[in-house]
Amino acid sequence: MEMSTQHLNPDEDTQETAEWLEALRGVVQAAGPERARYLMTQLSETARRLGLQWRDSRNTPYENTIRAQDEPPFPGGSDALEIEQNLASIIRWNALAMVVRANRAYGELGGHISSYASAADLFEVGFNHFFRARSDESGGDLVYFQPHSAPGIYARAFLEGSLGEQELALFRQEIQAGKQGARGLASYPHPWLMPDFWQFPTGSMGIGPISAIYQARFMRYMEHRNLLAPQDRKVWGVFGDGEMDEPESLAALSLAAREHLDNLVFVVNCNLQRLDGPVRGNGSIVDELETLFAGAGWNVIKLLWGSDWDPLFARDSAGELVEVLGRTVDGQLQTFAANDGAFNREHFFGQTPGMRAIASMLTDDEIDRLKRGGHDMKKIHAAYHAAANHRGQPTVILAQTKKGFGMGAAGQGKMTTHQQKKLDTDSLLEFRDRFRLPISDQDCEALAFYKPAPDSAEMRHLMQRRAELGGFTPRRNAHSPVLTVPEIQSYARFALEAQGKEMSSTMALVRMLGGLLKDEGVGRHVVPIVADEARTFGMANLFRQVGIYSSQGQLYEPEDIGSILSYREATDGQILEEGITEAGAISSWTAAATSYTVHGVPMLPFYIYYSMFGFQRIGDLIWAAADQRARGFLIGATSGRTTLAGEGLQHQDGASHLMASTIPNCIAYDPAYAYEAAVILQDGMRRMLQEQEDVFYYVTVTNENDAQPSMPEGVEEGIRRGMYCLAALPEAQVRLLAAGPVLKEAIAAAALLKEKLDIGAEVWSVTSYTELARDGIVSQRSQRLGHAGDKPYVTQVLGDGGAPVIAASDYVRAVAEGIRAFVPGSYTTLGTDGFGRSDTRANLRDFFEVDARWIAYTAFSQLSPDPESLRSFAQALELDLGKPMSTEV
Ligand SMILES: Cc1ncc(C[n+]2csc(CCOP(=O)(O)OP(=O)(O)O)c2C)c(N)n1
Repeated sequence: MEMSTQHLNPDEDTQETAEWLEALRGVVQAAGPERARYLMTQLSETARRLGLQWRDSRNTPYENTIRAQDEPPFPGGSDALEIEQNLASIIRWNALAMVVRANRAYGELGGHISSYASAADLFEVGFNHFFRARSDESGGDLVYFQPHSAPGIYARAFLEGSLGEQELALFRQEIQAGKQGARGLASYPHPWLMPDFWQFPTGSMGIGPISAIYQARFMRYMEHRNLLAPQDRKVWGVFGDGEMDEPESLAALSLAAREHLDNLVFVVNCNLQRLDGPVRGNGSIVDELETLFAGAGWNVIKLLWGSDWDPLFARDSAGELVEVLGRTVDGQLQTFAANDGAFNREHFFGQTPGMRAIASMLTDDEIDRLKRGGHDMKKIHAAYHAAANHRGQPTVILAQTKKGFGMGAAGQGKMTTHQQKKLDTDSLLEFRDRFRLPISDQDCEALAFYKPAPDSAEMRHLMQRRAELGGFTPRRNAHSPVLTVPEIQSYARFALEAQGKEMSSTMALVRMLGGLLKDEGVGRHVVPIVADEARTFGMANLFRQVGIYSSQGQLYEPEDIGSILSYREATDGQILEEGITEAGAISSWTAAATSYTVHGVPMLPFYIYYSMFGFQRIGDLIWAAADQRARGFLIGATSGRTTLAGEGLQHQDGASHLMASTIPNCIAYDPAYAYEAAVILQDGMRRMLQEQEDVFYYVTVTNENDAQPSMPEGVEEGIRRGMYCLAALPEAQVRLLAAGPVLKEAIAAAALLKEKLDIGAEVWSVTSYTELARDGIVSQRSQRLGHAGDKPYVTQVLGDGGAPVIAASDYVRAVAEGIRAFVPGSYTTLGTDGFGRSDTRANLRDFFEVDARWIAYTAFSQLSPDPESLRSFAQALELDLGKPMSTEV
């Protein structure tokens, strides 16, 4: 077999090289490693000064970072080690049985065996020694679990007693289970579906890693702001090596290092495979990740080889073994994993005479059983111990494992192992034998779950370990203290009594936020979050008022130090200024929005961003926030396709409300007036902080200055439910519905219709087409099924349907179309379908046909006018009826 060989510079003077190396060894022996490190630094400095262009490689050899002699003893010694290995074997079996059973019954259910098979030991050491549960004394550690290892986590909970046999048997059958009055187990970690169990959704690759980093940072934020007592709590994240390809996985590495997050440990399960094949067949994922993490400033621990390799390395005085391992690419390592001892003797150890000699002390069976580091509990413990005690940096453990470990010819290291969900009887028996499980042939074939007796050494050990670590984990705490919502007048009087003052809705919202920050009750709990757009949204005054959070305070004198808007960073700063990372900012928001469950401290986060860069750009992270029952406000600023005038195609948002409507617990509003925003804010706080509803709010605001009226009497319910009439007109011939910035166009359209045609138009402010649509869908279904209940709200308030209804918004037509089924009589929608443009608001509204003239024209067109009157009305309005539609150009 050919191996790639690295061509290094040939050694021109071996004598000289030997002298230098001998000198270094001498220093280590005589003066110790500290002195040797000093000399190496000096050498490196001198090389730089001499202009040698030399740079230390960020890679270390392909061996364990922690030397065997530096490993701490395994707690409880070899007895405990053996018990824990047995536990891992049992849990492996139950996880496998769970998946194979489900797929025997229904081949379509899916599930994974081989990922957990590779990660089982990594998890077990965590569960037995490191993952602390939340208890009376401590908030506990937070663990992000690799999603397709979920069967293993359930299998452990089965031993712990929190999940029963029936639940295991209903893996991935949640609906069926519900019908039986039981609980099915979710495919992946989903707090929405298992709210007392899972804390963090990770099913979408990449979301776990970035979320874990911001979670660790948010813990620091809470401590620095004295909202959480400082504790030595950790955030652990177990992720796949393939998962590291996701941009989000690596996106925040430098933040973690910059913030010195030594409360964060990543364990990357380097089984060298992903779904389709090797992660880096022609290279080394471990080396690549080592470079990336070390380059970003992390502490990197390579955990590559098990204890049974130690004597082999000890005999490898010439360094051949390490050298060959260093140049063996991952695709080849996978082939070695998939084959037996005889194959490895010949093809791996057979590569050099020295290695052949090393292998000669092992039988084929022993070669077969040589463990990779991530399957050796003693080594795993040593790595976790080092990580947990490391200070000043986050740590990543690159743990080399075998995918499908123990599945033998049926799955270990096989190209297709990721999706393997069925095993024949022989393979099941082989698995049982390999892990020495006390299960009969019959039970094995029947895929019986196995639980040792309560007084067995295994069960006693498991229970005792968890008791010492504070209880069981994962667990999600659904209870939160209630925060008292301030009186609306205390922070929004200016909006309720605006008396025609000009102001944009963004300005109004930011002013309310400023008021809330001053509130004695909720003030401290407000978390303003921006991704480098605070000035855009007029929030610079908050810099001084509440400060920008920085773990280091402010080490410089800001340029604008004298100004009242001075850029102030502080350790107890309240604003999270994330820089240009929407993915990072939403991850911070999610951490804050779930603080009520994760830390038992409710927070009130406001993430204010360009609405176009929200659902469209980071929609999956918002979906994950919804899954974990986030509570808070997302503020889509500079919203609307015709309202954000000059910015053009990539900035103008016409779809976020459509996307928001697809998230069941996202309550979205598109207010026109400051007082509407105030009522929405108040209601949102009431529902989330007081009523403890698992909802979050999406509110769009704009940068268009509008005259803000005072709030009329009796409109609050309509604002909350989605629409209300601005001024009732009993004789109205048409009804105009409009949302957000387009409302004023509808009002102007009503004036045009009156002035030019003497047509009476009634104008309604629609604060949420999407909430109206939801209400209508539920009501109609209830009626269809013969349940009691009201008609859709839209139908109730619009009455008999005698007058045609025209609806407009600054979003695509589909947003207003959502209520069509509930509007009595004729219904026509206008919207901003198509690509945006940079131009003035007036030109954009003409282009998209949502200005006052187009609304008036459309309204008239629905009153069956003769064609001539319609044409002349268009002429009077100076409309170009021949222009192409916005979607065509
Ligand atoms: C965003 C996203 N894309 C794709 C998938 C589908 N998927 C699930 S697991 C997987 C492979 C994971 O490989 P790796 O991270 O190496 O984990 P392993 O199973 O090998 O431990 C893929 C592609 C997903 N869950 N999320």
